[in-house]
Amino acid sequence: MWKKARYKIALSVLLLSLFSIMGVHAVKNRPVKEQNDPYERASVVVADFNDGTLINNLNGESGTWEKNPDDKMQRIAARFNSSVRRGNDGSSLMLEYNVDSSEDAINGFWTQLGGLDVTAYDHFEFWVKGDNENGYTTTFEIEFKKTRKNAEGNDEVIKASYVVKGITSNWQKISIPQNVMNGISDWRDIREFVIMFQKRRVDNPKGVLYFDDIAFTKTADPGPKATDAVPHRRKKSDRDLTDKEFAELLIKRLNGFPEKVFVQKEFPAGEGNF
Ligand SMILES: [Ca+2]
Repeated sequence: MWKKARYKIALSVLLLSLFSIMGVHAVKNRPVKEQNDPYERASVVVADFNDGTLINNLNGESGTWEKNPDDKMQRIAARFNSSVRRGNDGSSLMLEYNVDSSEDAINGFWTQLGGLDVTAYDHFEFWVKGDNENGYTTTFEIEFKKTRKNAEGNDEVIKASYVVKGITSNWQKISIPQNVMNGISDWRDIREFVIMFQKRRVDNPKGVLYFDDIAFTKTADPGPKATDAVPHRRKKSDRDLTDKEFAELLIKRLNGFPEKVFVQKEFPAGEGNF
């Protein structure tokens, strides 16, 4: 009996040591292959906000931003909410925005992705809901940023932007195929994810939105590849497709996808000041 107990203790010590060693080296953003999934969905979590800090799951910093901080009529605050969240524990990100200004106010939230390579994934996903008590916009814009060398060999920032629509007061998962995001075709070295509240785009100038479980995921259906669209572009050889036409074409090819996410119809240049 003692022998057995000693064995158990020894095993426990061994396991504890092993776990602590693993713990030291564990990276929060380690890609996780979900179990019992016939399609073997793999994902990399960008931010689950569960530890209630502005350091995301990729060890990147996060924060709010304002296009014009001197404009005191607009503001944004980020908090963590442990009662409104996805899952049984942790928290969500709670953004309290206000762009109810006489100026063309824009503010939002950014989180650093640290040059993440997401070519192994095909969708960008997150959960979002509006707050009934404080009100909320049903639409806002998101953006990805990366840098690349221009012809002169200097770094230039390139962006992919999207307008998300149809937000309700219930949690819903927004799932955007990377292939339909115009602006970025090479999904390596992604630097930043940004949420934007623009006075001229939101349908409620102030309110509260909750975000949770931001991730890149590999799904069973990656959607059409950008290269698939080349013949369609050539069909209209008299003139190039506009970004909007191109996006509509891609969405048509997805048989109605996406229902909840709409590709933006314009690409503002130079917005934001990060
Ligand atoms: Ca969470």
